[in-house]
Amino acid sequence: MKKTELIFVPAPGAGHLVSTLEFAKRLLDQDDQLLITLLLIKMPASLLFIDSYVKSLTASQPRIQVIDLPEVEPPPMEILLKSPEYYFCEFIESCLPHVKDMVSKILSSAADSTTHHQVAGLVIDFFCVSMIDIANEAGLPSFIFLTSNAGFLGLMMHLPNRHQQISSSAYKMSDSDDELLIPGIADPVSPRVLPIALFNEHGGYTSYVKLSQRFKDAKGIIVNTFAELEAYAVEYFVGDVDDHQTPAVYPVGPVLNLKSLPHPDLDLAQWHKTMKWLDEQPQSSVVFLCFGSGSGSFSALQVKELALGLEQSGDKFLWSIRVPPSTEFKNPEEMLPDGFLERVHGRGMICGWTAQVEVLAHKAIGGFVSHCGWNSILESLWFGVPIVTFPIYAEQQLNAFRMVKELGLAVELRSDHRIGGDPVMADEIARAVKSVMQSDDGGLRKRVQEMGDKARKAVMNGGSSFLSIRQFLNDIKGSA
Ligand code: UPG
Repeated sequence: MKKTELIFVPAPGAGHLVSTLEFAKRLLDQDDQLLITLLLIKMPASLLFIDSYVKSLTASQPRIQVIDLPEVEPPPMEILLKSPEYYFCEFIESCLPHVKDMVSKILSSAADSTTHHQVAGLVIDFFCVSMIDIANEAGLPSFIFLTSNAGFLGLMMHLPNRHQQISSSAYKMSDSDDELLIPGIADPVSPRVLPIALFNEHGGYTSYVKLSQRFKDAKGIIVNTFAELEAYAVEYFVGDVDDHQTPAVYPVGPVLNLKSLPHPDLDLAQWHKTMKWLDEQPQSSVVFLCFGSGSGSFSALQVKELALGLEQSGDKFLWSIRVPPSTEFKNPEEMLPDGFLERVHGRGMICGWTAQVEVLAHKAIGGFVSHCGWNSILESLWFGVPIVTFPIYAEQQLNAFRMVKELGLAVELRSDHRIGGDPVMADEIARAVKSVMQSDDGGLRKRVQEMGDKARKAVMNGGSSFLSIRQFLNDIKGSA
């Protein structure tokens, strides 16, 4: 039988790369005639992680071929200071010539190959949608792999219309009374929970709009979600409530890596100590705090309030603290209030980068204070651990809002907290932690555990996401 090849271009960064590569593995599991070529964009900030992660993955996957794209000069720092999203989009743009070059080499080698396999398309991260032009020129279909959820897809479908019809300028916080109706999101959305980039007039808003304008040009959008979790949004997009305005949508998740990642920042000695301590704790007695794969983003004041909140709650905790770059602090301990570690001795631990999935899988973990990155949400649901929402950047506010309001699967600490915004105070933190650890009002834990069971069923043979992957495979073969 003729082999089919897909070219993957993930975005460089743990929150994007891991689920994209895990999806590639799922495709290979479901189709033994498929080959995958990975074009790897290297970004200085995540170089070590990407190298070690990709090596560990491909060692066991002979059907994944990895091609390192030549490194490019990062955009000037002043762009990063204006808007991280703008910076990231500019960086991806500068990689386009290399991607184009490599795609044409892959196509000619596929044509010459004695196996004579066919290239069936490009699977690109949503930050890489400008590569749709490269695919078009090569006569290939493009598929977006959306590392976030179907509600976020709704926002990306909403933006071009709003930009064209209502206003071509960035959102304003003062618009907060005008709630937005976003396709695929059940409740009206306050602008307060939109991604911060949408309020940024120095490149952030424009970059987001440019990305969103390309979504309709993809042949399909693969979303790391499952029909049972985002029932409303999936019905909207897959059930064609939107009347085919959106390309084919494939909910294929949760696509998770359930083994710990080989991360260069993981301190093994500390990790063994942490696991030993967790092993000694009663079931569901420890609240875990972890805020994504980025470097630390909390101010010293916020770290202090978090510490005091944990102290007030009286609960056991494991807290992953990462020191923000370019601060005067050399280690997390320096950011904590005086005497804090002595006062919480025996009931609290702090650590740096940790193997989050393994922590969430531990029976001692009973709650998770999270920044609401989508991978973290899916991981906590998978292990039945209820979340306390503490969003920081990207689309995390929207995720937090929907987890509380639409899905009823989280306790709200804040849905509108942002990096650089007012700090969340200790008593609010203590209250939210106690609510998830001590009271479980309204059967939240049970609902979260039931959703975890549904997640496992969705990816099993015959489950909704398994079938969606099969559909995707049939569709690419149909168009190859
Ligand atoms: N992780 C660890 N150990 C740590 C910290 C993180 O293993 O100490 C892992 C975690 O298990 C997860 C990933 O790193 O798999 C983090 O992913 P996510 O929770 O999605 O957060 P970000 O890294 O912040 O991800 C970015 C965006 C987020 C978005 C996501 C997917 O910030 O808002 O939802 O990408 O698009």
